[in-house]
Amino acid sequence: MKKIKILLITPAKGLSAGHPVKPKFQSHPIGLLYIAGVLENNNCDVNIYDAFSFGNSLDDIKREASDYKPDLVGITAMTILAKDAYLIAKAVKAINPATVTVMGGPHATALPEEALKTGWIDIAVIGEGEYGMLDICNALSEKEVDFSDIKGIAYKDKTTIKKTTAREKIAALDELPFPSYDLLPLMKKYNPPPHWGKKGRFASVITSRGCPYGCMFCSVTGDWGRRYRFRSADNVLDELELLNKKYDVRYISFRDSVFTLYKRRVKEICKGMIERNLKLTWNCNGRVNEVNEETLSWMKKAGCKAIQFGLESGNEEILSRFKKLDKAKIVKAIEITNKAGIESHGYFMFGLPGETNATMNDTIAFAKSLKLHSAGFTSATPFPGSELWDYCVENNLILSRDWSKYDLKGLPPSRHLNLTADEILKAQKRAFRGFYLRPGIILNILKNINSLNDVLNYSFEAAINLINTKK
Ligand code: B12
Ligand code: SF4
Repeated sequence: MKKIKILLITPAKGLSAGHPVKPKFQSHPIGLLYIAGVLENNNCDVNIYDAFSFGNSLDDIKREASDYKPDLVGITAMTILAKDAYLIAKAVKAINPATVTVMGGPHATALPEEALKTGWIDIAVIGEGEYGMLDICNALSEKEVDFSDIKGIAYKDKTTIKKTTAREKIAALDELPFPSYDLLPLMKKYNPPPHWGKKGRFASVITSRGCPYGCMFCSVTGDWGRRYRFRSADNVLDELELLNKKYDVRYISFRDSVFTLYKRRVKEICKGMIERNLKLTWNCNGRVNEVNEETLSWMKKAGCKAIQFGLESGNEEILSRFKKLDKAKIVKAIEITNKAGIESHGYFMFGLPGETNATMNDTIAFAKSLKLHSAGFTSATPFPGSELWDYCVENNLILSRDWSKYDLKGLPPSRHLNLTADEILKAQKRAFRGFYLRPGIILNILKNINSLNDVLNYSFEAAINLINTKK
């Protein structure tokens, strides 16, 4: 059997606009690292090029593809990176038209046909990619290549696009090998957000898949399913220990959509971190109705520094309709999180269906009333794969399919029935100004500054925010 050579790529943001951007902090390409782990265990030759984290240009990527000479190039993309992913596939095909190009991730999962219609992508993998990629590689190593039996993909069969039956979700996540961190030659250069302290020694970890909530604006349920599947505490702890011992990792970002969902497991993970003396500082995403005092106290003891909460709105009707939450639950969760000594960060969005200027003002007032360490205010964005996308398509509200505009900032790419884009943007600016230009918040930021580098980063952010809010 032929040994297949695979190059997995994350596109840099801004690549298609000719200005690749290097983010201020790095985020490990966990999805590709999992796929690589499975492929490596099955006799494949794998390489990862994380252009997203380091802002590499198209020329850098072309050079990598020319030197490595892969049989297959796999590209990951969330919607905002779709255009950049297509450009990479085009470049790969220009170097060698025989290279098979595969795209996966949230965008290809939602719109596989779009990817194939570009003419540069041969196969789109829908949903989880580990075993789909393995099946594709196995098919390529045969004399007669046939993709028709591979579940969960869309592919081109001469001139037609074929979509195969859905693949079952991976039930036993513990069976997956750990992400192939060894494939990141720059592992030590992955930096946590600046205010976390020293540079490097940081890793992103995911311990579960799926979310039972299915909020209208979110594509996670579409990508991963409603069933919450999770790794055992021991399996997670073994990975943390490996990161700690082998890579000297001290900072962890748990990327689970709702890390706190299964509280008994969270407690076991926290106890294990303490027993194994891992001395990690970490953050995670939570949901306000999925935290309690006991769990928070274990989290604090185990080194949890911050929890990010999706709060979305300060208007009861919007909260209940889109998030199945109420303000009292939010107030309580922030209070007990702060009491436990953990920072709470809240994210809000403007422009959900039914929103008015009055409901947006409710959100601003509510955000200010909460004792949050920081807050983010974005425009509701219809990501393909979410119910909000379906609603916007059905009601003819999509204004742009230029995916680079799906960044939750700037002009919303969809039309709102009650509000103008300008009203939504102005509300965001009022929110930023109202929330941040308060002495308590400024003090919090100053308390977190540890180095000259941080001061420069914060000054830069502050300048950008001021420029944005002055308009
Ligand atoms: C970590 C994360 C980030 C990281 C970076 C992501 C990265 N390097 O992978 C950071 C913090 C930078 C980030 C930023 C943003 N993110 Co984000 N992020 C996530 C998060 C929480 C986890 C991603 C992850 O690691 N998952 C675990 C791995 C195992 O899954 P995976 O990456 O999806 O990969 C699997 C499959 O998708 C598939 N697959 C993926 N790629 C490929 C490639 C091939 C070839 C194949 C075959 C298969 C395949 O196989 C993998 C293994 O099963 C997800 C939510 C979630 N739970 O997934 C949101 C998510 C991906 N982010 C989202 C968004 C919207 C954003 C932002 C636009 C906005 C924001 N503020 O969050 C920014 C944009 C950044 C930018 N400037 O360009 C949305 C994407 C929606 C969409 N349809 O595009 C998600 C789904 C969150 C949500 N609630 O809707 N994000
Ligand atoms: S927003 Fe959070 S809670 Fe809601 S579906 Fe997405 S991941 Fe689940």
